[in-house]
Amino acid sequence: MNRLIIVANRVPNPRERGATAGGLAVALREAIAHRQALWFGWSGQTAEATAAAPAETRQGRLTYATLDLGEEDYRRYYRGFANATLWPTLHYRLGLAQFSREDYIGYRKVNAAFAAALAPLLRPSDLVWAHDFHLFPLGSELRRQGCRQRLGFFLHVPFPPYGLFSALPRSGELITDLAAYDVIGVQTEDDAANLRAALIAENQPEAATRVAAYPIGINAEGFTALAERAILGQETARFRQSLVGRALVIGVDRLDYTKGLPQRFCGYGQLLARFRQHLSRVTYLQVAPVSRGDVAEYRSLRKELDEWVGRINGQQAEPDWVPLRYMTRAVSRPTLAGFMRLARVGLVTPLRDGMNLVAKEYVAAQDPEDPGALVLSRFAGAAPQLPGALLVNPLDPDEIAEALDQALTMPREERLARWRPMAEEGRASGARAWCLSFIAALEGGG
Ligand code: GDG
Repeated sequence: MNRLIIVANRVPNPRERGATAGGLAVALREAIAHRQALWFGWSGQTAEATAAAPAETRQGRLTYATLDLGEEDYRRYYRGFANATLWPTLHYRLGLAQFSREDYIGYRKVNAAFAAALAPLLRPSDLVWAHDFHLFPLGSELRRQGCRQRLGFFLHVPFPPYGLFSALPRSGELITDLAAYDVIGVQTEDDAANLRAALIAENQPEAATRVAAYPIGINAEGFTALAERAILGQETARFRQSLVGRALVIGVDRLDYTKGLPQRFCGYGQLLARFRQHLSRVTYLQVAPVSRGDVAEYRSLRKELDEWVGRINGQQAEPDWVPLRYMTRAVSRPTLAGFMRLARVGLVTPLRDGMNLVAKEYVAAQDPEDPGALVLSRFAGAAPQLPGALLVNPLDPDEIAEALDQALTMPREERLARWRPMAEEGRASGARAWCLSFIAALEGGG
């Protein structure tokens, strides 16, 4: 079996296991459990200059190799081009994208540094799998280093129509870079069609034939088991008590402008204003751990959300009822699973999302005898796979309010009929299947 090389901007902490590790780390670890693997990327630490050779840690068959990034490289590559240019552009938010030639050069420089540090570690039969928008040029930089291995790339976020992407300066170079990869994976058929069109427009018709959709999944059985255990635990019991019989609506998102939180809060406010029967009968918990807090757009989003929470609670609260509970701290994964199982409604309304794993986690967490209802953005990559959800346009707070009312009043039979096929689909197309299908394609077998 060929060794698998995973390259990602961030490498998980080897000491972080199971419950605390992110979904992707867990999924990949399971899929590679039976093979030799090397996980390569940024350590998450900065130093005076980007390291030339990685620090390595072995854990059984898995080796972690990480590089510290120089301060300037971190600012240009990570905070600049990846987070302030590519992230908004790929999420169709050109108006938020900043472009600086220096950031772009820094981005390419870090990709070249990754390739130079990785190339000497590679064996001829290795399979290399690069993850996400931080690494568009990595494949071509590895080729420049003389690497002949099979190279795969998976984009976790959406790929927009070419007309939009091509507004980004140097976009032609980024698309051409992708042609260096043997397998080019995206989340949905729409993303695949957009990326193929972009490759064709940039004179890479052959590379366009190597693009395919590999929708990512979660470890559904694992998450169900986590939720089953957590619902019996003290933390969920305390939370349940605090609800005093009120229906729970839950939202869980990194605090990011792609997740549609202001429109969602407004939609919940509309529910309370227009459907008065829910007053004092529903509680909405939004968990939104702060991410990228050093970027201006994220700070202003936080301020806007603080105002929404104040407005809704100020207008609607009763002495014994807070309609919207809002946390910007992360909670543990088991706690999250227990809270999701407790919730009558999962509210997931990103303006754009590559996939959205929270929607899949909500489905997996439900009690099969009495599942809740899912309100989901039509612009989440997960939407085509979750036909039992109430699909909404996340830009329309009234539509969100109407879907919330429908979800909160939905009879159990309808909830069951909508939930069952989604739960089955979630188990069938899990994280492991996703990894294995991509690896099979990388091996040349699919
Ligand atoms: C990118 C793409 C694509 C959230 N808050 C807490 C917490 N989470 C966990 C969730 C879920 C994960 O983080 C978020 O995953 P998403 O898929 O929803 O979104 P992104 O972070 O934007 O991920 C996305 C994904 O990559 C995979 O390809 O689906 O479209 O943008 O697992 O549960 N976990 C804990 N505490 C929290 O407070 N423990």
